[in-house]
Amino acid sequence: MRHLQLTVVMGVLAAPGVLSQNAPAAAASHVSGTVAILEKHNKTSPDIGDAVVYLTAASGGNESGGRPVTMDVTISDKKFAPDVVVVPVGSTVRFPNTDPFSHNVFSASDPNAFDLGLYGRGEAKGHLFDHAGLVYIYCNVHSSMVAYVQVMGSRWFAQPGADGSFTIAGVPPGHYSLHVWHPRVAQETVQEVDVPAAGLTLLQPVQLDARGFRQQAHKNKFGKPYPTNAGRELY
Ligand SMILES: [Cu+2]
Repeated sequence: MRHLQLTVVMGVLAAPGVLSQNAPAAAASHVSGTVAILEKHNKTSPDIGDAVVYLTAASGGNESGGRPVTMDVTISDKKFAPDVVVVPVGSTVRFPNTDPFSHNVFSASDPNAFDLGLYGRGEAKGHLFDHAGLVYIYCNVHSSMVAYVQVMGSRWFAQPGADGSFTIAGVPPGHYSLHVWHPRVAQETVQEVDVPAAGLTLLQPVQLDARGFRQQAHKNKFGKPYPTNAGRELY
């Protein structure tokens, strides 16, 4: 008991960056805001929730990744669901196939490239992502299948709700780069932010521009174009 009391006292007095991982909540604040996407013809964005918002410590130093997780991206009707996931470095993403035919999930995104080979209904192969970065996930059979795994070296990340609002909790006060990425925007936006002890609420939406978006063709796992019957396969 004596030891526990000591820890609490130190948590109150210690400088934020010095706090151990045992008590991050004691000195952590939050970053909140809204993501908005400019669309052609001012249409409403159907998929703001696919955005990924994350912080990197501008000073380097005390940044560390979150606890690895295992999560599923289900393949159904030749689609990945969800088609965007964000996970800490060291996490495993499994790709269960619920279609009555085979898929071949792969990625050519170095250094997270992998190839799960062909597998059929009821099987769930996965991959452990041990490098930070954006990973494009494809199927070698069906060129239209696309998913994105955002592998985070930082533990401060979130995805917005359908209305674009987000909150990243557990952020020690300090100076950060705030990154906002979305699959339909070529370049993520980055802005510098100072997070005070009371937390930071961004007054202006972080605005992304998807007006120029066009789905890019990609190569199959052999680095070749898909056969011209892609999309018209029997399955
Ligand atoms: Cu497929």
